[in-house]
Amino acid sequence: MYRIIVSLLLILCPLLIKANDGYKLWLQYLPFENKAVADYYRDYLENITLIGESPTHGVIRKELEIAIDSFLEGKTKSNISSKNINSGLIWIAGTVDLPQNIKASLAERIKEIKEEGYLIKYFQGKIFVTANSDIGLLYGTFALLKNIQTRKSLEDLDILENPKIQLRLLNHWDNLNRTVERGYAGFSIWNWHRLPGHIDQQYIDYARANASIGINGTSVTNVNANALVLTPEYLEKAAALADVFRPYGIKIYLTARFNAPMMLDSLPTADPLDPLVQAWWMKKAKEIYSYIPDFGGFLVKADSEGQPGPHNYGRTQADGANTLADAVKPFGGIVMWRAFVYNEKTPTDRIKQAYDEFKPLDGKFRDNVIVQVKNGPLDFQPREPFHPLFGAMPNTPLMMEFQITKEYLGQETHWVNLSTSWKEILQSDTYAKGHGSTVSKVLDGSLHNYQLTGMAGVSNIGTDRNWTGHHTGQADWYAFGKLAWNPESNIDGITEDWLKMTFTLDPSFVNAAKKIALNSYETLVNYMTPLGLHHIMARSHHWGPGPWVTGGGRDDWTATYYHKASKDSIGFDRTEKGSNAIGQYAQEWNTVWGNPETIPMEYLLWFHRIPWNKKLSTGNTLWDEMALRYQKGVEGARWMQKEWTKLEGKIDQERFDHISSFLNIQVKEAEWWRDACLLYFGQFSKMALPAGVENPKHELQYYLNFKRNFVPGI
Ligand code: BDP
Repeated sequence: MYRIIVSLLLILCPLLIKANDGYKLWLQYLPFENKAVADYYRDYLENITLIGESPTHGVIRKELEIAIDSFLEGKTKSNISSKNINSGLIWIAGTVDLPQNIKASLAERIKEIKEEGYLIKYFQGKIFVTANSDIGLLYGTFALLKNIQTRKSLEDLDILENPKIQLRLLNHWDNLNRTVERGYAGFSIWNWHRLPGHIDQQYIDYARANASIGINGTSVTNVNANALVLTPEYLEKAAALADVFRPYGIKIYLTARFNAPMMLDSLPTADPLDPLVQAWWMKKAKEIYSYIPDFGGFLVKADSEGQPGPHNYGRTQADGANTLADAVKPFGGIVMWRAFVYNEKTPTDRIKQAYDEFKPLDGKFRDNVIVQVKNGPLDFQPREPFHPLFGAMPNTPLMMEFQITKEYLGQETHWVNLSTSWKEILQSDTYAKGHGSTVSKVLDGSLHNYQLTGMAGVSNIGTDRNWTGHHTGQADWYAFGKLAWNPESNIDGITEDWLKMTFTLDPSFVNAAKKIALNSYETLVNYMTPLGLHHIMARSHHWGPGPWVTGGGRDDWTATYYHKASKDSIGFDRTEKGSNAIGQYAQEWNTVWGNPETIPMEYLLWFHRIPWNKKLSTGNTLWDEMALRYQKGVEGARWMQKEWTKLEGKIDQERFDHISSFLNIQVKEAEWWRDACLLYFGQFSKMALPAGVENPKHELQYYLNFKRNFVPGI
């Protein structure tokens, strides 16, 4: 009998955990798991004092209500009082509203709070959340809620946080027709047709989620820009979004098409030095600010991949950026000018072109321009060394552009924890001012004393119910916000917090899932592009392997341009003897990376051309090492799948199954990558697969012929 009851309970247990479609992201506010926990927090949550009045205070009040209702399962209503009475055990008030005695005791700490920062301090039986601005107070509230979500002891709280980076933005590559370039989670969440009349709840939840991780800006349109967004028809709609975002501390930015003066008003030129063009941008800026008084500014992709730009008029990137910057300057706006500038007609190695073009312009940009640089010199590959511009432009603020959407990393069906790769870049040493000059210090402005600092993430959000396609894509959005707030943040802690807030506090789940997450990045690199291989994906949609991609209009969009496999060797020689891209880095890196014996294996074929039969430090030939890494990647994906299977019943079945089915896809695609790449490269090496590497499932021809229609995101 006992056994029957136990088995019944085991079967029912997962069913008792409510289905969850993931819409609430990390703001699940999971109910307290037992009476003791509930009693502990209830004391604090029953009476809260929230002092002050503003739209942001309204947001704070609402968020507290949502959270408390969910924590306590609607059983206890919280009394959130706005009167300065000594009732609440949680006190949320700007520094000016704090009672005198508290203010005096916290005076020293309060001085350290900067504009968007906050202090959470347990003091004499109460918790004080305080800030100098409404938005700081909102951030403090979310931070307090996070501590409750992760069940921290409140008596220990003494947290003073200021963001290390000023501009923390999402970049949506969303088109006005709602398709999303490189978007794999459905259509654009911006329903331009229904705006401004209809404000979808999702816009509000979007703002909540972003504010909860400190994101304070969003560029809502594709960098391959449509000039129409700058017309009154769309400005009215953008203004409606800006109104939604404002109480959450989020500014709206728009992408500006460089030849908009020609497209919208038939000017004969878009030459940035032409007075008529300059006057056009001035007038346009004034018009935009009449709709959106706190408009953040422009994000611009120019002279790249068919986008118009200053090159068309023989002008520099600085000339282009400055014209737009002058137009928004009187209103406090900025210009984020992308450094992703390259051209197939320029004969140099593609990865050198941005540096060659921008470095000489250091110091030539207006003070409200920030140059936005991708993490690596090519294009969001699974692994790239850091972009050599970081550290090379002391007189021009540079901001980071990471890609949260996984264009080159399996797209939405692969679980790969992106913060692992971001951390690798952020901690890279540029040696610009000697050892310790990390990318992260370039970004936070401390290395070169930048007056503007920023980090942008290309959004992975769409209309999918769970926002990001893969449930774990939410972790990348979350981690991006956290790293933009503080690029030194610990990613182990970020991942753990996200798992706890999103799924369950059960440590057996959290620890196992964290292990999967933190191993996922290296696994993916192994089954896609081990040893520094890059740009070997299928043409155009970039889904799946395509090391054979060659020919066509643009050599720099092929795979053969990058791997250069021949019967003797493989890899791109970027040393002094080759393209000398290595020369764009500090001497310290030249020494280490310039030598195939000392370069870390991850970058080997990025910088060197290596014979197939060369013995590496591992004792394997290059060919064997490559094959073994591909195999290791596949085994890693299988391991992820196996470990995940063990977690059934620990979270809701809905999300468990969703992730399981994506892991099945991931394993199959990892095998596809391995088999296709090894068969293709094997034609050159003519070497047998080493022991331990499985034979490919099909002949090479099968992979060459493998085509799918309507892959999303193009
Ligand atoms: C590449 C994408 C392309 C983008 C481009 C960019 O393939 O769709 O337009 O980057 O960043 O990764 O501008």
